Amino acid sequence: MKDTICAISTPAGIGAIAVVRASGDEAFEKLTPLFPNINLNSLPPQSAKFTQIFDNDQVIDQVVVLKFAAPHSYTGENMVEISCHGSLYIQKKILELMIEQGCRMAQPGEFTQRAFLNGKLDLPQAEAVADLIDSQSESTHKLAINQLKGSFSKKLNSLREQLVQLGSLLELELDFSEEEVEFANREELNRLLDELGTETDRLLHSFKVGNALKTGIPVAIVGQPNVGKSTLLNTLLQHDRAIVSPIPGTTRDTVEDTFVINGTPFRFIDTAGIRQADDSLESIGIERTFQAIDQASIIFYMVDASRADFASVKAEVEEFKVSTDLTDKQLLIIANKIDELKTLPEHYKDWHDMDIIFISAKRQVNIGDIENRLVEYIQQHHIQDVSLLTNERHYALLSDMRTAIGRIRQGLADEIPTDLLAEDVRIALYDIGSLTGTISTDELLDNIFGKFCIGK
Ligand SMILES: Nc1nc2c(ncn2[C@@H]2O[C@H](COP(=O)(O)OP(=O)(O)O)[C@@H](O)[C@H]2O)c(=O)[nH]1
Ligand SMILES: [Mg+2]
Repeated sequence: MKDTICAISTPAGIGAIAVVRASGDEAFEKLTPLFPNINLNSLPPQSAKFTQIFDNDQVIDQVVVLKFAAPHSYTGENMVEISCHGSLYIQKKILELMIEQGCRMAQPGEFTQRAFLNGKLDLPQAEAVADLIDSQSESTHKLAINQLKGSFSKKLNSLREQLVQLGSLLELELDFSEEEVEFANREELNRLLDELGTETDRLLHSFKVGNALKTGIPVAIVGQPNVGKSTLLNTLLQHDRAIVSPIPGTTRDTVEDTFVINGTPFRFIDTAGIRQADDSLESIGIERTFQAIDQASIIFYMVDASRADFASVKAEVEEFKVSTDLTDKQLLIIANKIDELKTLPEHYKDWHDMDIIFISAKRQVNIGDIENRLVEYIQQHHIQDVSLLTNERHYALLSDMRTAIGRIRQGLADEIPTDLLAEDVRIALYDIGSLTGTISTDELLDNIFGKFCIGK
């Protein structure tokens, strides 16, 4: 029998109300003495009752008691949730009373861990609960909700089924290897492997965006000193975050802040600018600039459109394009300070091979065009409508599975013995099983649920 666990589930501090809850086979029996005015045991399941909670003959509070009978509760066990007034004294007192009646303080994430162990959720769904609690924007919320609803798990299960099919085709071959039977249809095997590989690659690929969403999609603002990078950051964020100065090299470190556009958080990183440094402090800033470029999903390369030597400006942008690894990155050229120009100079007409936007950061001209570009980026990367890979643990396991699939594909081509291929199928199945939680160790579970808050 499982012991009965209890915890305060609302945040530490004083609120209008707080929730204290308990879960376990004997939850009703254990808490019955706290509510002498009702009979908790005979209360209908999934019901709420307004009553008083007592410490012996002393009333502690007026509360609402919610009763959930197994298996129809969050944990899948008998559960009692008490909504009390938010006084710290009352919250602690109720917890003490529960412990006096033989309940035990819950470990972090223990309610959700029980939900997993009782088959109410699989591991990705349980992990989505933590993401949901953490979500601070529409996009991260949507991802977490989809994962909680099981859309990601469904995808994983179909990958698993394909792996099982692959395994059984190979096993069949092993069973009959003594006889001169026809080998498993290689075309069929290859087709299965390719499908698995493509789908896994798609998921792995989505991790960059999925992971970036948690902290905001990184946008690095780079360019020569004094082109207006810090001014643009301030304009985008609509307040003065970075120091703007006419003295080149003022921004010596990266400054960043997040801003939500169309429900998606973007993290803008204002950089020190790219140029030969005069002192060591500035060169550290420039080093950080290259790190920011490296980590960015989107790069705003800023130039000063009012400069007369436009040929060298274009050469500079072209130099940046060839010297930077732009794989999986979107580059947008931002030509600033158009307020200094009477008309857009002719020479910019031949920039049409580049993605360029003309703005004035200072006078706030065409800033909406930049925001529209970011909205397009959200749409192009399906940020708000597909299941993206967002979790480090999932990424590591899927990468490992992808490697095994690659080895099987290669092994088939090299005609290596079937039992070696079957071994890689087992590895891949192990990976996906650890992902969904059909295979789990105590260490793995402690790791996942230990990161939850107490009471969840
Ligand atoms: N005329 C004009 N000046 C600007 C514009 N944007 C920035 N500046 C000025 O350019 C100088 C350098 O700006 P700053 O944002 O510090 O450039 P950074 O070194 O690239 O970060 C400051 O004097 C700004 O006021 C603009 O759109 N038009
Ligand atoms: Mg600056």
